[in-house]
Amino acid sequence: MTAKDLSLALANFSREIAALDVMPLWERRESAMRPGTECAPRLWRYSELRLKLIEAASLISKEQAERRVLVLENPKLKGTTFITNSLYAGLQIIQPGEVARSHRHTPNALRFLMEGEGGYTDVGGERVIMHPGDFVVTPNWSWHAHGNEGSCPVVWLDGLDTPFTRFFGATFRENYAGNENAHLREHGTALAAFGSNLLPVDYKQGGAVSPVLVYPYARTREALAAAARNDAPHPAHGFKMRYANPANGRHPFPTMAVAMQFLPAGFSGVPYRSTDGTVFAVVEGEGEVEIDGERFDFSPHDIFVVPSWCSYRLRAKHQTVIFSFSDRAAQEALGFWREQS
Ligand code: 1HN
Repeated sequence: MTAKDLSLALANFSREIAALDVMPLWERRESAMRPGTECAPRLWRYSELRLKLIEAASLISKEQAERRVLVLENPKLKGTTFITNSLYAGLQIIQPGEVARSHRHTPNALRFLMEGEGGYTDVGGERVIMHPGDFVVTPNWSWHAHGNEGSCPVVWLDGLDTPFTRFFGATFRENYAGNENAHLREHGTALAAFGSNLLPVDYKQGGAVSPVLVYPYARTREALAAAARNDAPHPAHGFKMRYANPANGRHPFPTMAVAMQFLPAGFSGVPYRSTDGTVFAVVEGEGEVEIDGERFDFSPHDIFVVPSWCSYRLRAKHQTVIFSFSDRAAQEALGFWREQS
């Protein structure tokens, strides 16, 4: 066969096998065997979203919405609700006196409290009162309802691993049918037990999710401040600590790693990348993040996403604290996680 005949035969072959629902591996996209994803870096300004959340609260009732949430959807993942291929993020508002009824689902959820006092979430029969900067755990398949007993709007960031259950075809959800406030344990029970370097003597490692339910900001802030007074900053991260499951030292969720970092005033980080796509929420301070060469200024409560394997660097104008979550827990468990500095 001449080269021309061969190429015609090959084209013919490709057409024929397409009808059999098979494709030749040698024609796959080159990008398929490289790190990174199609996701775009993006920063969402809290000042803009906050106004839209307040507006949403006047346009759609709690009953209609069940959860009044504006989803931070990656511009490259339109129609999915996802912020990266493996994570979901949304901002939820709850107005004074409102209750968001109880339900449960197979995805895990975290809440990160942005603003407001008086908000609570009832998780698996225990009330957790949320203060700004607190990180709250909703283990998968636990009943959860939210409320606001304060006098101002309460807003938090929801982080979920819904893309995982979607991927595996394992998304289940149901509404709670019974009395919402039955069997409520005293507020603070989980933190008192699991947040004091103690475990119940017969504690059996149950689920893979942290039993502590809440990581109060005051404690996290103090841990970071103490590190900053005594240790040297990491060249890329400043002072960064990950939240630990107190029962096993691992991540709070089998899928999601969660962290808080402190950048001293004037901090200028070196470029860094890793395979975990990460969602950041600014808590205090001001600065700039450069993601794959694109610069974004940030202020308190702004949220930005650094997709997998995008190089980024952080700069802080003033003392800055940033919360973050990523899919690193799942990647580590599966042996996929990589980083480069
Ligand atoms: C959910 O249950 C909540 O309970 C918030 O507040 C956001 C996004 C996707 C699926 C379930 C909540 C959610 C969610």
